[in-house]
Amino acid sequence: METRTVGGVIPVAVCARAKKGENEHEGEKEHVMRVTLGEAVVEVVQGDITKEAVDAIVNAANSTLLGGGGVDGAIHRAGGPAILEECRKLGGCATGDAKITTAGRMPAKYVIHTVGPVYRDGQHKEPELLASCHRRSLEVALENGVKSVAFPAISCGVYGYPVREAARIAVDTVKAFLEARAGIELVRFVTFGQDIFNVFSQSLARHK
Ligand code: AR6
Repeated sequence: METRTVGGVIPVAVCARAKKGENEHEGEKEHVMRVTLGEAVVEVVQGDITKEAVDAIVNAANSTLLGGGGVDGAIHRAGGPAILEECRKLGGCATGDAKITTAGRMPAKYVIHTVGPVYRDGQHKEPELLASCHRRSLEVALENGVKSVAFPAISCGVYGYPVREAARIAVDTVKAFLEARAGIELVRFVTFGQDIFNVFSQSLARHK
């Protein structure tokens, strides 16, 4: 493992991580930020969450649970129609809550569907609801024997949450959960793009 400055802002650990999928070739590297919190490892990586071989990936869904764009669209495309069939039986999901299905054709076993808040001005319970998404996803994970969970940057796309604030809430909520409850061994934030990777890495670095 080497240490170097990512984005010219803070030093983070950068490790080799074999990329899975079609473009796999030896020696390919991607950024990984890793911190041990209690008995669990928390990571930030850059990549496509649909390729993650963890027990459960979290979907940033909408309250219908019937699909959409962004990471939601990518998950339903990669997982296939079995996920939508299961979602139809769930009767939707409230903002801040989470529900589970299998993961269809993806390498993960489960998808935990959560609904992030649409960001308005920060004065409409957005922070509480975003924290609840992370907490409820981890509760549902534990109820289903899930030990490794990958989160996208919930609400940071179409729902417009300021990324720095969302990253702080995501990391702090996961940390508090891992301190309070045993059973989860790995939480991985899977970010799309260097900018969001840098912000989540900086947020996690506060807990090193
Ligand atoms: N892997 C990891 N991250 C991804 C991927 C991927 N394959 N694809 C996109 N992202 P968004 P939201 C990132 O808009 O803001 C949907 O239509 C993306 O770059 O997917 O919670 C739902 O149905 C961004 O950083 O979710 C809802 O209607 C982050 O995932 C609505 O969008 C979240 O962006 C939810 O909006």
